[in-house]
Formats: sequence, C-alpha cells, structure tokens
Amino acid sequence: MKKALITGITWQDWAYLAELLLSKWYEVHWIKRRTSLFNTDRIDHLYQDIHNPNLKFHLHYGDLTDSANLIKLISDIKPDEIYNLAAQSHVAVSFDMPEYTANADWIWTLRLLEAIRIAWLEKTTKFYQASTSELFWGLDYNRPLAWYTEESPMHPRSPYWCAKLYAMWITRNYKESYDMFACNGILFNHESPIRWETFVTRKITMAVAKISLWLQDKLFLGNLDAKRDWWHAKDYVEAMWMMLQQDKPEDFVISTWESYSVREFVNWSFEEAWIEIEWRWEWIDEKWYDKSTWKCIVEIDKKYFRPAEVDFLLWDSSKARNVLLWKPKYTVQMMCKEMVASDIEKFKKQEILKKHWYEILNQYE
Ligand code: NAP
Ligand code: G4F
Repeated sequence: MKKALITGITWQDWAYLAELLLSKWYEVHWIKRRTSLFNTDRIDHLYQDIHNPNLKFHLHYGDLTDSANLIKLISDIKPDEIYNLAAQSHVAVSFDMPEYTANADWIWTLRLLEAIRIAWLEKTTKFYQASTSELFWGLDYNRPLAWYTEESPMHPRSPYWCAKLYAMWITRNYKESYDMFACNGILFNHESPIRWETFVTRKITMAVAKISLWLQDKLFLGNLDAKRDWWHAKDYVEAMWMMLQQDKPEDFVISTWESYSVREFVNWSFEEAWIEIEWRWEWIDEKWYDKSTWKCIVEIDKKYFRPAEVDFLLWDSSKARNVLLWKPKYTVQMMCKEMVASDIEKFKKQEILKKHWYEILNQYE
C-alpha cells in the first residue's frame, strides 16, 4: 500500500485528491495547521475514527512555516508521494500581503524539499508541486498566435505568481541537483461546488443562488472581460496523481484548450437559475438588470480590479494528453450547472433550518 502526504488539506483540491487516493487504496496522511475554528467541512465525509484498526486516513497537525515539524513528519511517515497544495492562493490578496505570500508560496516549497533531503528520502519520495498557469503573460514570441507550452517564456504579473515562479524553479533545481523525482503541474483555474468563496466562479454562483432565493440584492464584480480556462477540480486532481506515476519526473501543462470570459460565466449562472438578464451601459459603467423586475442585480466595483491583470491565456496541454493520456470528463458548462444547483440547494437548506429555529424560539416567547 502506498503512502501519500498532502499539504493544504481543508480546501477544494485536497478534498478531491484525498477521495481519489483513498479509492486507489493509498494510506493518506494530511497536514492541517491549527485554527481556532474547525474548517474541515469539505473533508468531514472522509474522516475515519483513529481507533479504527484499518485506519487509512491520518491527521497530523503541521504548519509549513515550521521546518522542524516538517522534517519530523516526513521522517516518521516516509511517504511514497508528497503533494504540495498548501498555499496563499488568492491573487488579489497577494497584492495586499506580498511578504506573507512570498513566504507561503515560495519558502514553504523550499522547506518541504529540504525536509525530504534531510530525511534521506530524496531517492524514494516523489514530489508534486502545485504550480500555476498564470506564470505566463503576453505573447510567446517563439510561438506567436499559438498556445503556451511547458517551454514558453514566463512573465508573472502578481506577487502570488512571482512566488510560484520561484517554487517552480526550486522544484526543477532539486530534481536536477539531487536527482529527485520532483515535478510541477502547471494547472489552469479549476473550480467546483466546494471552491473557496472569494474566487470569481464561486462568488458568482453563490450570489446567483442567493438572488434567485431573494436573499441578496446585487452582485458586485471587477473585470468582466478577463478570460480563463475554467474546469472541474475533479479532472485536474487526476492529472496530479498521473504525473507521479510516470517513470521520470516531468512538468506538465494541464488545460482544456478553451477560454471564456467572466461575463460568459455570469450569463450561464443566471441562465441556470432561470433569471433572464439584460445589460446596459450607464455613464461609464455597465449594469445588469433582471428582466422580470428591472431591478439592477450586477454592478461593477473598481475595488475588484487588480493593479496588474492577466486578461487572456491559452495553453497547449498536448504533452499531458499524449504522455499521461489525461482527458477531462467535464465541460465548463456542466461544472457551472453543478455549482449553481449546489449553492441553491445549500441556501435553501440554510433557510429551512433558520425558519425551524425561529419557530422553536417563538414557542418560548
Ligand atoms: P486553497 O483553496 O487556497 O487551499 C490552500 C490550502 O493551504 C488550505 O487548505 C490552507 O489551510 C492551506 N494552508 C495555508 N496556509 C498553511 C500553512 N501555513 N500550513 C499548512 N497549510 C496551510 O487552494 P486550492 O484552490 O485547493 O489550490 C491548491 C494548490 O493549487 C495551491 O497551491 C494553489 O496555488 C494551486 N493552484 C490552484 C489552482 C486553482 O485554480 N484552484 C490553479 C493553479 C494552481 P487553511 O484552511 O488552514 O487556510
Ligand atoms: O477567480 P480568480 O480570483 O482567479 P485567478 O486570479 O485566475 O487565480 C486562480 O487561478 C490560478 C490559476 O490560473 C491559480 F493559480 C490561483 O491560485 C487561483 O486559483 O479571478 C479570475 C478572474 C480575474 O481576471 C479577476 O480579475 O476574474 C476576475 N474577477 C472579476 N471580478 C474577479 C472578480 N475575481 C475575483 N476573485 N473577484 C471578483 O469580484
């Protein structure tokens, strides 16, 4: 039975990756930093009682700011595979907290790689680094009008991407210097119903669900014309696992060859909630109206524009498709449908619960 260690456990990618590895009979170890509130709802369904003699799912308190803790954990567990997903992964936040982001997204990766070496596991443990698609921007002059590949020149446009660029190169450097199995997954935006609430897709589907249930009046957004290659996280975690099953470590671009604007995603989401919309220009700003009531339900707020933006990216994932035989199962529209439906369901349940409590409390008045 293989052992996998995953950092960054409480959020989207981890939850799907853990599900996948458990279904493949891995023993899964997770590192969770201590928080004052429980934030494990995305993975509670995977939890196993620690007294279970066949326990496959082990929790370790750990923090990527703490080298001694990492060295001890890695020496004790001796994992066959490490997936480094922990990060400060919000691009807009990285402009507000550049120093923390540098620590989180660059130094932590170096710490993990060093911990593997100090534990004498560099020849046996395979290492996956969660790299990102937005290391590239502008034209690739070697391939004008073509898609980016693993070899395209890099031009990061935020403190987050600068930090991730270092992490990518230090992973490559450890591979070359110490002959480690270390590789980067250069992944595009992947989303799902359990995506963190302030990334744009989830922000949209939650707002659309609430607007459809009369729980919210308006959605404020930034740049509607930015284009992304959005896909379902379930398809992407499969690619992460496949990269570590290769005979030699290589970096792979994981993308779908499609790119859509934030505006298109907003449109699909309202369609899923059966709300007909019409957008109009008012002065310099665009506003969107609910056609049944003519209430304004979407507005632009400059606060959500970034100091530097990546407007458009297209990536060529043919290497992953040919070598890993990776192929996505979802479409972006299927994912959007799933996200809107799941948020509507969630808020309906919350409202029913609130009503229930209200009725109980009323009995005591
Ligand atoms: P995410 O939702 O932001 O999750 C980050 C995880 O890191 C959380 O579980 C967080 O735990 C953990 N973490 C933060 N600080 C930590 C610390 N000091 N010690 C231990 N754990 C810590 O990220 P995601 O969307 O699942 O993405 C996973 C990885 O893929 C990230 O590295 C991201 O940069 C990269 N990536 C994501 C995408 C995408 O579109 N999703 C695309 C390309 C690359 P808490 O709950 O305690 O905060
Ligand atoms: O959802 P976003 O915040 O994701 P972004 O910046 O593309 O980053 C995500 O994908 C990367 C991989 O490509 C990861 F490395 C990273 O960790 C993260 O998961 O924003 C998407 C687009 C941007 O162009 C942004 O300007 O949506 C635009 N946008 C417009 N209004 C907004 C908003 N983004 C957010 N978060 N909130 C808005 O109100």
